[in-house]
Amino acid sequence: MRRTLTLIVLVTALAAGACSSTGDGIVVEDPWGRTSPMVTANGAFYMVLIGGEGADRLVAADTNACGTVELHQTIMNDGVMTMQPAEGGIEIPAEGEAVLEPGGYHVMCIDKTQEFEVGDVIPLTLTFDQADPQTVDVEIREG
Ligand SMILES: [Cu+2]
Repeated sequence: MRRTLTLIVLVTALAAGACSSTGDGIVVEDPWGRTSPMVTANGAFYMVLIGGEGADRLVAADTNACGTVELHQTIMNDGVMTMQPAEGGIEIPAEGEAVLEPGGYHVMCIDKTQEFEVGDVIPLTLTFDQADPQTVDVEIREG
């Protein structure tokens, strides 16, 4: 147990050092969501996450526009499309891409607190396992 703790501290220190020296973190491309009226309780956000020098994971997301935010994946279950929480978050490969898109991984917005109309911009804070948190502007588009 002690060895594990030491390792975590070391890895965290290395990651922090790498970030501050190179400014190399996760790049978030094209965050967007679909329009939906207030009567629709839930929505989803999509984006492409581009990894830095080391592998990382998106572990949480949050915004005031939703009562609860979860990370989900869409799966086929006996020919029926269903969603389930993405266990352990969403992997972002080193210098690779994690794609969040309709029919795949997505940020699930549960109990929306506002309508999502074309042109709305929703600030969404992303929390990563390693990289510093980032707040991105999610653009609402015609679904
Ligand atoms: Cu979902």
